[in-house]
Amino acid sequence: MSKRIVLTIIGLAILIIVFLMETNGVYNVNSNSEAEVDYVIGVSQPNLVEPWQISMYEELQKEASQYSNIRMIYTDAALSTEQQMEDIHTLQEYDIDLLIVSVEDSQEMTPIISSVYEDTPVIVLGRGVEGYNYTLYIGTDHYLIGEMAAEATRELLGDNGGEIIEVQGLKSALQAEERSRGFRERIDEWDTLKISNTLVANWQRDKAEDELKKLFKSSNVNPDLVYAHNDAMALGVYRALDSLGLKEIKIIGSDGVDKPNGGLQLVKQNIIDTTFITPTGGKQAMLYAVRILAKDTEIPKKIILRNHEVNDDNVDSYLAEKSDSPDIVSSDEKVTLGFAQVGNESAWRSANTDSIIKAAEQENVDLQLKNANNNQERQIEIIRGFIEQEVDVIGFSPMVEHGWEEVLAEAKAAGIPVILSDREIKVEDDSLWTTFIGSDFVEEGRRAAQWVVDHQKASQEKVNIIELEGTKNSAPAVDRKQGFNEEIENEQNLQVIDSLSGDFTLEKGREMMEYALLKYSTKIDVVYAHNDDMAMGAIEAIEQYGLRPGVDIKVISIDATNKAFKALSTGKLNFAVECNPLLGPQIMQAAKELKNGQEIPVKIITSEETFTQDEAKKEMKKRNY
Ligand code: GYE
Repeated sequence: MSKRIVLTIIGLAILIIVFLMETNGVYNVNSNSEAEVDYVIGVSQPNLVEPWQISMYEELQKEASQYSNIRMIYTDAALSTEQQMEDIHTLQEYDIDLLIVSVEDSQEMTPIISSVYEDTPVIVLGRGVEGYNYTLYIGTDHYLIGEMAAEATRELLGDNGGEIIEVQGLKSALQAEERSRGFRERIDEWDTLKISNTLVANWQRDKAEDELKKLFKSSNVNPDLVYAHNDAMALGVYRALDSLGLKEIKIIGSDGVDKPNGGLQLVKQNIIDTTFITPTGGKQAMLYAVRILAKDTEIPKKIILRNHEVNDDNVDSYLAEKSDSPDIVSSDEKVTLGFAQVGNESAWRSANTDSIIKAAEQENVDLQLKNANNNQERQIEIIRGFIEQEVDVIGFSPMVEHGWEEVLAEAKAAGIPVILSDREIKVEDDSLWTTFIGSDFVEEGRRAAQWVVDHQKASQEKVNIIELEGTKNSAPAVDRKQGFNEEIENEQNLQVIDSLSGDFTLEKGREMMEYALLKYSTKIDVVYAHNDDMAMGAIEAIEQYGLRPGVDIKVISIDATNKAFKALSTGKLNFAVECNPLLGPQIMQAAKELKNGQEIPVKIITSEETFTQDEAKKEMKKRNY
C-alpha cells in the first residue's frame, strides 16, 4: 500500500478523532476509500451558516464527486478568523496538494495564504485577498456589485430620490471596501440620493438586525432604502424594520442564493426588493484545481464571474433555472470566430496574433482574422463585415478605449457575442461586450514603478523619469500610466519630467527618446517604456547619444518579449514586467462555450511575472516569443 494511502488513512483517523473532540470547525472528508488517492485538496471556509457559503460547499462537493482519485478535506471556521487560520495549518499538516480558500477577513488572512502559496497551489474563492500571492482568484467584481446596487437604488427611489442607510460587511474585508466604494461613487452622481448612515454588521444577519434597531433607538433616522452588502444582513435589516412596523422602506442585498433565507427566496417573498446573483465559483474552482494539479500552464490569475440583478420582475425566471449555467451541450458544429486584430505594431502583437492563429487550429475553430493596421475606422469596418458575414462570435483588440458603441450595438442587435481581447473599452452599456480576456495593466504599471522605487530609494537626489507612452487613449497606455503614477506619487524624489507618446513602436520610441535627450540630456535618470519596442528604440537613441543604457540611464519596460530578455542579458535593460500575449487558448475556449450557449466569466485576467537581469538568463531558455 503506497505511503500516501497509509498517510491518508492515518490522517483520516486523526481527523475523525479531532472531529469528535473539536468544538469549532467541522471537518468533512469525502470518502472514496476504494479508489487510489492521487491528490488531496483542502478546502477552508469561514463559516457554513451563510447560504452563500453553504452553496459554495455544495458546489464543490458536487463537482468533486466526479473525481474518485481526489480526496477533499473540508473545514468550517464557524465565523472565527482565528479558527480559519488553525484550519489551514491543520490542512497543511495533512500534506494537501492544493488549497481552496474563501475568506471573510482579507487583511487577516492574506499573510497565511501567502505562506501556503510558497509551496502549495492556492485558489482564492469568492472574496479577495490583498496582493497576488495565490495561484488563481475566482470571484466577482465587487466594485461592480456596488455600482449595480447604486443603479438599482436609483431605480427604486425614482426621480425624488431619498435617504439611504448602508450596511457594510466586515470592515477589513476587501470585498466590503470595494462594494462600498462602487456604491458610493455611483450614488454621488445623483444629488437626489444621500447616504445618511453607515452600519457595520460583519456579514451577519443578527448583527445587522441589532445595529439597525440601535440606530433607530438612538437617532431620528428616516431612510427610504437600506443597502446591505449581502442577503444575510438584508434579512436582518428586514427583521429590524418589521419589528418597528416599518413596511415601506426598500431593501437591497447581494449573493442571490436559491436556498431558504437565500436572496432569491427573499425577493420572491417580497422581504427584500433586489439582490445580485454572486456566483460562489465552487464549480469553476474544482475544474481549475484539476487543471492546476495536472500542471496545465494556461491557468489565468483571476476569473471574474458574472453578476445578475434579481428583482420582482425576473425572480421567477431565476428560480426556474436549476443550475448557474445550462448544461454543456457540446455541439460538433464548428464555431466561426471573426477576429479584428489591431495591427502589427510590436513583437508583443506578433506573438499575440500567432497565439490566436495557433489556438484556432488546435481547437478546430474557423478563424477569420483581419488586421486593422492601427486604424480604428478600419477596425470598425472589419467588425461590421463580420456582422454581415453572420459569424458566431466576434473578437477584437480595441485600438483605443472609446468610439465602439455604434458598431457593438449592431453586433448585439445581430445576436453576436463580442470578446474583448487584450484591451478593454469604456462604454456606458457594458452589455455591448460579453467577456474580456487580458491583463491587469494598472498592476503592470505599479510593478514597473516598484522597481524604480526599490532601486532609487538609496539616492536622496531627485530622480528624473522619462515616460514613453503607448498608443494615445489605448487601455494599456492609460492604465500603465495610472499604475505607475499611483506607485510613485508618495515618493518625493521621483518625478516624471516628460511623457512622450511612442505609439508602441520602436521607431517612434527612438524618435521620442532622441527628442528627450536633446531637451534633458544627462538630467535623465530613468526611462519607463510602456512596451519593449519603444524601450529598444530608446536604447538605440541613448547609445547613439553616447551614453550607456542600463547604466547611465536605467531602462524599464513592459511586455517581456524576447527582445527584452536579450537586452536584460546584455545589461541594456534593467527590468521587464511581463504582459502575456498568449491569449489564443482562452479566446478559443470562450468562443466555443459561447457557441454552446454557456455563461462565461465576465473577465479572465492572465497570470504574469517580472524579470530582473539575473532572472532573465534562466528564463530566456523557456520563452518562445
Ligand atoms: O504592451 C504592446 C502592444 O495591448 C498589451 O499593445 C498590448 C500592448 C503591448 O503593441 O506591445
